[in-house]
Amino acid sequence: MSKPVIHYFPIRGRAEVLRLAIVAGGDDFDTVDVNYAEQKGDREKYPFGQCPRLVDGDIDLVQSNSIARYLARKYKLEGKTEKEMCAVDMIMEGVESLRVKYVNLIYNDQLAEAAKETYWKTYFDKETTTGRNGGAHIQYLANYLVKNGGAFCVGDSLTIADLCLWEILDLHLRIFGDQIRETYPELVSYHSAISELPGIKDYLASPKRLPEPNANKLG
Ligand SMILES: N[C@@H](CCC(=O)N[C@@H](CS)C(=O)NCC(=O)O)C(=O)O
Repeated sequence: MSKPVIHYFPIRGRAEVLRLAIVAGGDDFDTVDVNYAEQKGDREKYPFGQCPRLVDGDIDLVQSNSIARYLARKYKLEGKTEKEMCAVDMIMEGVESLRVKYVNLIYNDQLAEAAKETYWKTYFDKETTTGRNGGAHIQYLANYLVKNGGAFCVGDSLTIADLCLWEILDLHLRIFGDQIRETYPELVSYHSAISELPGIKDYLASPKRLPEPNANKLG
C-alpha cells in the first residue's frame, strides 16, 4: 500500500496534526512541497486555493480538519462510541478557536511583545475565562483533560482531539513556556506523556519533523 501524501509547505503549520495522526496510527507519509502557482490556479487539486492537501489512494482532500477527521477514522483515533466521537469533535473545534487567535498573533501581530502580553491575558490567564475571547481559552481545553483524568482528552486512549491539543500546546510552549509550566502543570505533564507515545516519539526525533512552525519564522 502506498503512503498517504501530504502536499504542503516545508513547515509544521496546519499539516502537523495530520503528520502526527499518521505516525500515531503506526503509518508513514510522503510529502510534496506545494507549488504555489498550482495551489492558486488548480481548482481540482486545491478547491479553496489553500493547502494542506492529502492524497491517499482515491481520497484527495483539502481543509486540515476534514483531513484530520478522515485520518482519525482511518487510524481509529476518532473515539470509540458516539458519545466519545462527539466529545472529540467538540474539542477539535475548541482547539480551532484558539488556533485562529494563534495565527493572528503570529501573522498579523508578528509576535510583538505587547501583543503577546494581551494574548496571554485573553486566552491563557486563569482570571479571564469569563471574558470575551471568541471561545478561545486554554483553560476550557484543560477542563476536559482534567475531568477525564489527565491522560487523554476523551475516553481511555489517544484520539485526534489529543493530537490537536498536543500540537496547539506545543506551539504555545515555544512562546510562553515558563508561564505555562507555572500556570498549567497538568498540561505540561500531558504534553510530555503524549510525546512519548509509540510512533509519536520516533517521529518527533526524526528528520521528518520540520524545524519551522510557521512560514514567517516566528513562534
Ligand atoms: N481552513 C484551511 C486553512 C488553510 C490555510 O490557511 N492554508 C494556508 C497555509 S497554512 C495557505 O494555503 N495559505 C496560502 C493562501 O491562503 O494563499 C485549512 O484548515 O486547511
